Amino acid sequence: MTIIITAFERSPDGGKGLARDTRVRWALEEVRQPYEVRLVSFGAMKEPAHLALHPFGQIPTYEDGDLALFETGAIVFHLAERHAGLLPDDANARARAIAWMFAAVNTVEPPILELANAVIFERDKPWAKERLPLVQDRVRDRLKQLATRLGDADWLDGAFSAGDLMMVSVLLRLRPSGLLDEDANLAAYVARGEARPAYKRAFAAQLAVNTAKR
Ligand SMILES: N[C@@H](CCC(=O)N[C@@H](CS)C(=O)NCC(=O)O)C(=O)O
Repeated sequence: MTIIITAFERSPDGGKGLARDTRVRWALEEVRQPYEVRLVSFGAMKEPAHLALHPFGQIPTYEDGDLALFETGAIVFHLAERHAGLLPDDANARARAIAWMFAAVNTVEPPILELANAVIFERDKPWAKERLPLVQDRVRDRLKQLATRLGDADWLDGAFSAGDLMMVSVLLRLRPSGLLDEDANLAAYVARGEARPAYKRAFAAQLAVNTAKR
């Protein structure tokens, strides 16, 4: 069966790799699974056909035969369990890698999304200027904690895992803010993720969609 994922017909970031299909593409590339992409417009995402796949009307989704999934954490976890390369064999190391996946989406991503909302959707509000430093500091606090744990290690817990894939994907959204560059180890960690051949293939594939003449 061919794996099919969905992605934006036209990503709001114009192909910077920030739309969440990139992390699913990356995982698929890491485990060397071929896939196809069905592009969806913002309108189609809210139509019944897409809502049957994704109850919140978002991308990405994942279909493989009679299995349909939404939520990038669940999709990446599914791929990591089914194929070698993204989770360690040792049971405890595997559990820790999974914990890092949850930490990425549950603990690190929320303040980063809050910052994106503040910058994109709230910038015209009269209180925007006053609030922004508070939101930035919440992100800084998380980054500091993460950087302390990472130290100068290459990856969060031994070899590269699905935990790193999710964490780097989440951190990449901070690039435009400049906050990532405030910690050299964290910036190097993200750069190591971007340097992986599988990430590069995933990035190029989503960029091709967004730069194609249509
Ligand atoms: N927690 C979800 C978030 C999915 C999500 O926010 N997708 C964005 C694209 S990156 C989206 O579809 N936004 C359009 C919308 O919410 O209408 C996941 O990780 O899959």
